Formats: sequence, structure tokens, C-alpha cells
Amino acid sequence: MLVLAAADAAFAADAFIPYDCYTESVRLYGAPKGNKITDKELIAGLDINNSKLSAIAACTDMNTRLISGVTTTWGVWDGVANQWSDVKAMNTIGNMSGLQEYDDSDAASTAGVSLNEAANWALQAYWYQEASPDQKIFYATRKDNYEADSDLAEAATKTRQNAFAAADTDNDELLTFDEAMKFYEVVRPLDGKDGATDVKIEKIERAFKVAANFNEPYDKMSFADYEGLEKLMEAAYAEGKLEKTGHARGDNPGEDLSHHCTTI
Ligand SMILES: [Ca+2]
Ligand SMILES: [Ca+2]
Repeated sequence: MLVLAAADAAFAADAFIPYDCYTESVRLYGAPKGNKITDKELIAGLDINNSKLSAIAACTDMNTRLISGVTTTWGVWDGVANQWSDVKAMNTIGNMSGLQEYDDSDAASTAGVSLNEAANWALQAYWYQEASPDQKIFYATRKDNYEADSDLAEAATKTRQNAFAAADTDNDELLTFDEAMKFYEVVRPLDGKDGATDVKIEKIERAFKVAANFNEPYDKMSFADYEGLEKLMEAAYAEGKLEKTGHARGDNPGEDLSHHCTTI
């Protein structure tokens, strides 16, 4: 009884339950400690009346078959401009919160692209869709191969430029979404995205949204935008973004990582 009473007292003293967890903590429930931030603090900066749930992303560790992380993203929808603003990733559960601290600006700088808010937001959804150990190996191997053989790199660029030109029906050197569908159906398999679902419309749409938002006009993408996104992903993998995406086993983050991430 005494033990139970002590436990009850400890529980009562710790009755604060965070709305959700912004960064992972050894104590998912209970009073916040140290510098840990919970969404209770973030909610103060969230426009609760106008914010709507814009995306849910979840990652599964394919070794353990456990969901290793879930995050929800909220934003204010502008029906006139047709875009989200004030986007915030919240309700992060599990081991995905390293992503909250991951700054894509270094990778963007390496890739030579500028990330405005719309491109950055689109990139997060795209990242969850693409993040995989296979892609990490693909990008690293391809970079090495291209550096070792410039003829190979030039031929690969030419193949993709031809696919771009073939998809660019009105020859304005920019692809609308419909044109980009044709382009990505050809190049995604060439870029290691050769799974059964990799040319699904929603996956291509996420790639297009990032590339199109790099530069004006924001509803069209150029060939340079396509190359910029490929370089951005290559740089992000090289910098360790996959490891920040979460892990559920192994002593070293990412060592045994085999993730499948999905965005709704
Ligand atoms: Ca066009
Ligand atoms: Ca554009």
C-alpha cells in the first residue's frame, strides 16, 4: 500500500501531459525538463482557429516492423493564393524529431538551389516519401561513378535532357504538371526510384512541387530545377539526413536503419 501511495503521489506531481512531443524525450509524459520543448509551447505560436492538418507522415522500421515515428503537419490554407503558410510540424512521436532540428540549408547550398517556404515545405513531404537506405546507396554510388567517368555523367544528362524535351509539349523549356508526369515517368526509374509505386501520380506530384517551387513561375519546373532537386537529395543523404529520420535498433543512429516512410 505504501509503495502504491508513493507511486500515486509521484504520478500526481507529474500530472502534466504534453499535448504532444516536439523532440523525443526519455519521458514522453510528465513535466517538461531542461530544454525539451513540447507542443504546448509551440501551440502558443500556432494560429489554432485557422490552422488545418495538412499532412501526416509515418515511418516504419522494416527490421522490427514497428512504427518508428509519426508527425503531423499543420498550416494555414490560403484559398486565393492556393498555398499553405505558417506551416508547422507537430505531434512528433517516436524517433523522427531529429528531423525537426535538421537544417536543409547546407544541402540546398551544396545543390545550388534556394529553398523558399513553399519549396521547403514540399521538400519535407517529398523526403518522407523517398527516404530509404537504397536511395542513400544509389546517390553515393552514382556520384562516385560520375566523378570517375565524365562521359558516363554526360550521357546520363543527355538522356534526361531528351526525356525533358520529349515531355515539353509546347517547347517553352518549362514543364507543367501534366508535362512533368511524362518526364518523371521516364527519369524516376533512371534515378533509382524503380519500385512498383514510384511512378504513382502522388509521388510524382510531390517531386514536381519541390522542383516547381524553386523558381518562378511556381507552377512550372525547368530542367535545372530537376537537377537541383536530385543534387539536393544527394547532398542530404551525404550529410546524414536519413540517420536523423529515426532509428529503432542498433547502438549507432542509422546503422541498422531500414525505413519505409509514407506521407498522407
Ligand atoms: Ca512546357
Ligand atoms: Ca518554377
